[in-house]
Parts: sequence; C-alpha cells; structure tokens
Amino acid sequence: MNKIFFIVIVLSFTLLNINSDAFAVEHDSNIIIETPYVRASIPGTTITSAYMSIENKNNAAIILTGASGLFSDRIEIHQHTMSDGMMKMRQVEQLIIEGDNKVILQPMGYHLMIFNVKKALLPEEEVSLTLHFKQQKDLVVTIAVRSIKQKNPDKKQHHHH
Ligand SMILES: [Cu+2]
Repeated sequence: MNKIFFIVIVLSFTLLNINSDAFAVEHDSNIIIETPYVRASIPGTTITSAYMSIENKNNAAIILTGASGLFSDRIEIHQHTMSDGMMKMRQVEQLIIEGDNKVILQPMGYHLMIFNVKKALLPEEEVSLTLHFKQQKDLVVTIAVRSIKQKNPDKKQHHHH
C-alpha cells in the first residue's frame, strides 16, 4: 500500500513539472503591449498601419513573425529606412525583441503595414489584432482606431486661436 502511494506522489510531481515547463515555454504573460493603435483608414484607400510598444519581460529574446486580423487579409512587419535622403519602407520577415527589452513600433520606424482593409476603420472603433511569435503563443490585442489628427494632441489645440 505504501509503495503504491509513493508511486502516485512521484507521478504527480512529474506531471506538475511537465506543466510548469510547458507554461514557462509560452511566456505570454511576459510580453507587455502598450499604447497600441491603428490609424483610421483614409477614405478611398485600403491600406493603413498599426503601432504599439512591445516589451519582453523574459530573459531570452522573442521574435515577432507577423500579425493577423479579421479586418485585413495581409499584414506585414515594415521598417522605415533612410536611403539616399529618401524615406523608404521595406518588409522585414521578423522583429527580434531582446530579453528585458522593448521595441517601439511608431511612425517613421517599425510598423505593422495593413493591406486590403475590408471595411473602413473609423476613429473610436476597436479592432482585434493577433500577434504571432516564433516560439510563443499568439497574443491577441484589442487596439483602438485613431484618426491621424488625434496623433498629435498639441497640434489640435492650435485650431482654437
Ligand atoms: Cu509600411
């Protein structure tokens, strides 16, 4: 009887270990998304872009490989670069966020380029965006739609003159 009881305890410890390992591999609660927003689509166009900061609280690097959402069938990771004094965009296959580090997706920098927007994205709306990582679980983020005018609140106040 005692022997069987011991085996059961050993087994449950083993199971617990497997579970905690699996949890450690996912790390999803260690990825912090702040101030996500997507630009309202300009009437007559079907492209827009999304921005946010992605903080990696893990010791190891994480790799963003893409994003998807029901509002678009094609979202790419892009980077702005200066070449011959001209601002150019290019697609990057992945975005590495080093351990204990933060990458900010912002205008004139990294951004999520959204093509083929299915329905106009209007200010004050929210959309659901799924971020895909190389070794982590997908992360679903609710992001607000912002008009381009809202981007710089200081500028807006000049209209009151
Ligand atoms: Cu772009």
